[in-house]
This record gives sequence, C-alpha cells and structure tokens, in this order.
Amino acid sequence: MKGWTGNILRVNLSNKTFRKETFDQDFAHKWVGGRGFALKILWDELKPGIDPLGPENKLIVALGPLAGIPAPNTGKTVVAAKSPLTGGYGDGNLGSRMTEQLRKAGYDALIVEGIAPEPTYLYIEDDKVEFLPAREVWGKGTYETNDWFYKKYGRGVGLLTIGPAGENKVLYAMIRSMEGRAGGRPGMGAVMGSKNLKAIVTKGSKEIPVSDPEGIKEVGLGDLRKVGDLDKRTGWSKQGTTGVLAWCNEVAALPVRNMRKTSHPDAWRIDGERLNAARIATYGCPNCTMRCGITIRDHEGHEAEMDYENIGMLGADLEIFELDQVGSLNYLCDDLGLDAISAGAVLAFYADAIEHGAIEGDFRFGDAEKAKELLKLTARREGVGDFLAQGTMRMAQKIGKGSSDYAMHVKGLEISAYNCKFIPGMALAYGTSPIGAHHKESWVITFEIMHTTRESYGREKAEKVIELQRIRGGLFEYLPACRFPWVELGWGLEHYPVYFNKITGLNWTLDDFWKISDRIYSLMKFFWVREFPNWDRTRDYPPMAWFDPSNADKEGIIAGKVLELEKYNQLLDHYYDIRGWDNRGVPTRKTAKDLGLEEEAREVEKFAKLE
Ligand code: PTT
Ligand code: SF4
Repeated sequence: MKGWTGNILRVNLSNKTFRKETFDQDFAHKWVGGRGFALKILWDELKPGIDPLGPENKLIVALGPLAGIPAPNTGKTVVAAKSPLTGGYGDGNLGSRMTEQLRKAGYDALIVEGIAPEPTYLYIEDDKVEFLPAREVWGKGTYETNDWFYKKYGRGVGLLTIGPAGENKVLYAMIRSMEGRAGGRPGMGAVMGSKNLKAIVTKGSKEIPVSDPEGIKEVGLGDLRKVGDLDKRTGWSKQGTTGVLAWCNEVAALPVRNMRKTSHPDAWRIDGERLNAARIATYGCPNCTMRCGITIRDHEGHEAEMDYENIGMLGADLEIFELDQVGSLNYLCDDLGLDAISAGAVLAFYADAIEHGAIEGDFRFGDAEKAKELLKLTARREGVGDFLAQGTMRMAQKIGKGSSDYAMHVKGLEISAYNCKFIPGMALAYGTSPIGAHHKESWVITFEIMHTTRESYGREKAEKVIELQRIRGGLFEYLPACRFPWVELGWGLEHYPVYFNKITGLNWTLDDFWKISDRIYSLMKFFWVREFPNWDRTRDYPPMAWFDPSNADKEGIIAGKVLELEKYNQLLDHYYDIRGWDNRGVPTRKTAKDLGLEEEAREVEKFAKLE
C-alpha cells in the first residue's frame, strides 16, 4: 500500500505505554487520512456521552497521503477529539513541522489516550516514545514553551504545544505549532491540557512511502514554484487573509459590536493595507511558497502574527481600531493558547450583555486594556475569567434574560468573522458546519455576494454550500493540504488527483473524492446525533439575532434587512434534500447505505431512529 505508512501510533498517558498498530487498504481507501481518519477512529473508539475532558476522550493527530510530500502547501496537520466546547465532533487544521516529522517517524496518525499523572510531554523519534516531565514549562506561554523545546531539540522537530488556557481547560483553548500557527478551535487545546500533556515533540528519519517518488518530485516541486509565481503575480500574500477586511466592511459583512453592526467608519485603520504597511516579518507553514503570515510590532513591543479572523473578532467586533492594540490581543491569544475567534466573540458577547443590563460588569466595547486583562483572567480561570472560559453558549445559559438570542455561536462554537445578518447562504454554511460555526467548511460568502443576490434563498445556494463543503471540509481536510492555493489563487482542483495518484499509485478522479467527502459529512452528523439523540433541525440554525428585525442595520446597504426564518427553513430543506438527510438533518438509512455507512447507521439507531 503505497502513499500511506500503514501505521498508527497509540500512546496511553495513564500507564505510559505505547504500541504501533497497522491499518489496511480498505480503511485507507475509505477514509483517506486527516479528518477522515480522525473521525472514524473517534467514532469507533469513543463511548457516547463521555466527558470530553476526562480520561476516555482521545486526542488524534492525523495526516494523510499528501502530508509532508513535496507538492504545494502540504505542511498541514489535523488535530481532533470530542469537543469540550460543543459536545460534538471537533477538529482543526494547522501548519506544522509535525506533518512531515510524524510521517517520517513512520505514522499516519497518533492516538493519545488517558491522563498523565503529572505535567508531561511526549517525545517521539521513529520507533521510540518517551514520556517526559514538563514541569519546567507548565504554566508558561506558548512562545517561551516553543523556545524551550527548540533549544532542547532544534527547530526542525515537529512540535505541538498548549498554553495556560489549555492547561486550565478553557473550553476554547487551541493547540499551537510553529510561528504563528494555531488550530483546533473547538477546544482541542483543552483536551490536551486535560491530559496533562504540554507538548508533543516528533522527529523522524524514515522515507515517506510514495508510489512514484521521481514523478511527484518533478510535478510537485514544479507546481510549488508555479504557485509561488502566481502568488507574486497576484500580490495576494501582501495582505494575505486580511485583504478581505475592507471588502467585508464595504459589503456589510463585518462583525462589529457583537455582530449588531455590519460595518464601521474606522475599519480602514485595521485593514490589510495598514497591516502590510506595519509588517515587520513574514511567516509561513512548511512546504509553502505563499507564506501568508504577517507579523507586526504590537502595543507592548511583541511580534504579533495576524490573520483576518483574529483582526475581525478581536478588533472590529470589539470596536478596537488601533492596530497595535489588536496585535496585543492577538499576541495574548497566541501566547495563552486561546482561540482568537472565540475569545473575541466571548468578550463581545460579555460587553453586549453588560450594555443590555443582563449582567453587571465594567467591560465596554473599545476598551483594549480591559480586554487584555480579561484574556489573562480567562486563561487562568481567575475571577470573571472562569465565567468567560466557558464560551458564549454556556455564558448565555447562565445569564438567561434572553441573552441566548445574541450569543453568537452555532452548536456552541463561536461564529467566525463574517456577519451574516443578511447573507442567507453563508448563514446556512455556518448552520451546517459539522464542528459548529466555522467559515472553513464553506466560504460561500464571496460567491453569494458577487454572483447572486442576497435576497435569494434558492436551491442553488444550498448546492453551492455543499459543493464547497465537499472541497474545503472534505478534500483539503483529508488529503490534507492547505486550501489557499485553490481559494486565493485559483490553483485548479484537477492538480490534486494528479498528486494523489502519483503518491498512491491509484487512479482516482475528483468524483471519487466527492463520495468520500459526503461519507465524512454524514458520519460527522451521526457523531452529533449519537451524542444528542433528540436531534432536531434547530441545531442547524444560526443565532436568532440574525432573524430579529429590531437588530437590522439602521443605515447602509442592508438597512432594515435581516434573515427570514421561514425562508431559512426552506433553504435548509434544500440542503437536507441534496445531502439525503431527513427533515431533522439526519442522514437516512438509504444515504448511509449509499455511502458505505451501514454499520455506523446500525450503531446510531441505538440512539435515534433513522428514516
Ligand atoms: C483556524 C482559525 C483561523 S482560520 C484563524 S485565522 W484564517 C484564527 N487563527 C488563530 C491564530 O492565528 N491564533 C489564535 N490564538 N487563534 C486563532 N484562531 C483562528 O483559528 C491558518 C490558515 C488560515 S488563516 C486559514 S483561514 C486556512 N485554514 C485552513 C483549514 O482550516 N484547512 C486547510 N486544509 N487549509 C487551511 N488553510 C488556511 O490556513 P482551525 P494555521 Mg488553524 C495565529 O485551525 O481550528 O480551523 O482554526 O491553521 O496553520 O494557523 O493556518 O483567516
Ligand atoms: Fe500556511 Fe498560508 Fe502557506 Fe497556507 S498559504 S500553507 S496557511 S503559509
């Protein structure tokens, strides 16, 4: 079986044991890698209802055929577990040297089980696994932690770490890797912290098995150069992801004031042009010629790496328009190991609830210094930080007084930086994202605004959401590879079967991939239904604030407009119909059979009847 190592490393922190396991061709061909592997392992091995922060949850690090191969943007690693934030399936995808090192060590996936009796880090070098004390770095920020490990093992090792937020099980703590990279929004850092696991360090010396090594080198390296040239020609990475901020402001899609507003006259002060002008360094993931990370000097003099989502949520949504202050908030999230999207959303919701008299507090929109203090309290779970550490869904449940309507999350995961008060297709993309509200699954917003009308709730929007989910939430998450060459530069999807076939020796077409994407999406839904057997379609709704006429913009291009619930339900019906799911949003028996999920369907039927 070329293209896969065929091995999974299983490590148990409770009793310090490990073993190398193998998987067969059927497993490889059915789930491919990355998200596919992680999901199937978690489905098979987790008992429903387990505590995500208890010993029974498992942290999966998953790779796949493209991981670490010389081809465009193949430095991505998937981290996954049952999410403590949402209670459902959770994962994230981050650039890391772990991608290549873990594969060179001989594994396509790592399963971490149990809880270490004391702060620990894992050191994996080929067939060797060590459980080592992490006392010296426990409590330290991720920058200092990374330096400590780099000093000990060199900068070339694969390294995943958590900060104090993960150690203290903040429900939206993330995992950090190399410079400027973070992943696992639905609390993957908290799962790592609950296991007393500060870091995973990996070094490998083996060859990654490839069917046609010369062929992939020739095509892959040539294409890496072409993608780099394309990037230079278009100038995309001058502003990177932050180029979209000015556009969101212009088209009334920017999150402002807990998403109550959709644009702001001061937004230009934190846009991509200002960011590029303030740039002091550039960074990127391994195997990438685009290098989209932009670093600036923050208010306290740190080097802060910035992306659009972070600026949107920590800047515009909090009405903080000093770029260096937004940089400081971003730096703190990175150092403490907090997801910057959820952290921004939580603070915005807190300020909003205070403003509406639902809760007492002294935090106001625009107060950067107080926001920094709150982030530090959150990571340590001190004082009000313990409350903020739970995320908007639980905060709203505790506050009551109708605050759930403006807690901006779906399924417990905070909405990222696209305000869909009047963008039905993108609202559907958030509603149906299989890990909670994340733009990564289907960024339909540009298609919707540039090529259709915002007024429409037509079937074509549901079709487009699914088409993008197949590519973004499917293909790029299980190969895995960074999707930016395709999204941002228009690098054709037809290149990916070429890489895949040279690596595996197979002869797959894009249609083969879409079936796998659909299989993964249906199994992710089964995962949720098994955890929440009384599943109903309201869980696929965005927050009620987007349907509330009193929340409509008072001026501007969408003045007086909000989403309409009845029409959103029609759009959801189209979506379910195309997917072959029933009107609760649950895959039918027939769909399960068509996707090769009969066994999984039998399992889920123990919890909820299928149609
Ligand atoms: C991702 C989410 C994103 S998505 C951003 S900015 W983006 C935020 N980044 C954070 C950060 O930084 N620090 C922090 N403390 N919290 C952060 N939270 C937010 O997390 C990321 C890039 C980006 S930048 C995007 S869109 C693309 N995402 C990809 C993806 O998901 N899959 C894939 N196959 N390719 C992708 N390419 C792009 O990668 P999560 P990264 Mg991250 C500092 O993982 O959980 O999905 O959260 O991966 O290596 O940092 O690169 O405008
Ligand atoms: Fe990483 Fe950006 Fe390159 Fe993608 S384009 S691999 S996110 S540096």
